[in-house]
Amino acid sequence: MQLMYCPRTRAFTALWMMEEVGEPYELVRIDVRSPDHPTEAYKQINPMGKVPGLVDGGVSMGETAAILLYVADKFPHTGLSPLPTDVHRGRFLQWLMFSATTLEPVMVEKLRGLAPNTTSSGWGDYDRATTALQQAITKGPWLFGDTFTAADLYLASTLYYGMAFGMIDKRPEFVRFTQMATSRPAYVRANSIENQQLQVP
Ligand SMILES: N[C@@H](CCC(=O)N[C@@H](CS)C(=O)NCC(=O)O)C(=O)O
Repeated sequence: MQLMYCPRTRAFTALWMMEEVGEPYELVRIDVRSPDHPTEAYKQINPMGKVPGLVDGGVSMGETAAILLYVADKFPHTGLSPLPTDVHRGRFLQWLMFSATTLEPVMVEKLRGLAPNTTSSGWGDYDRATTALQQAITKGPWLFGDTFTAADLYLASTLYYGMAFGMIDKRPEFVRFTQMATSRPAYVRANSIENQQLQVP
């Protein structure tokens, strides 16, 4: 597997996932800040030309949620995605998609001071989205009790940078959840890889 990656971007979430999975992968640097980006060659991997991207043999794809699900399902022994026969599978998919479909749009609305329209916008609004998430993680420790999944990873990653950049309130539940997630050895390894990559020109 090759992870198309650039430091200080959303590709960090996929990097963290690769470290959770623990299977061999190659990190391929894509400089999204270069004037030549995105190249036509890169758009063959991710048609949006964004990072992250993933190449696995003849498969290539973009979108963090899709990459996380693909990798988790490819390595079921990791337990990072409940199996399709598992009673938690549906709820897992719902929360796995939540960062991309709901949290990110409400964070952008909040950051830009845009007026929400909770019924006509697919993402509802900030209060509705954050209340739903807060309730889901309150019992804990993870969404599905003691089992950490790719949905916890993606939500924790989004909450972490959302709180860091003032787009999400630092509610105690969000702080607890992200502190627990970022204490995981795979997160610590990913963070160290990211720091090394930042030294590479
Ligand atoms: N919906 C995408 C968003 C990815 C994204 O926006 N990546 C940014 C970096 S944080 C990017 O590649 N920007 C460069 C560009 O748009 O060309 C995902 O979740 O994977």
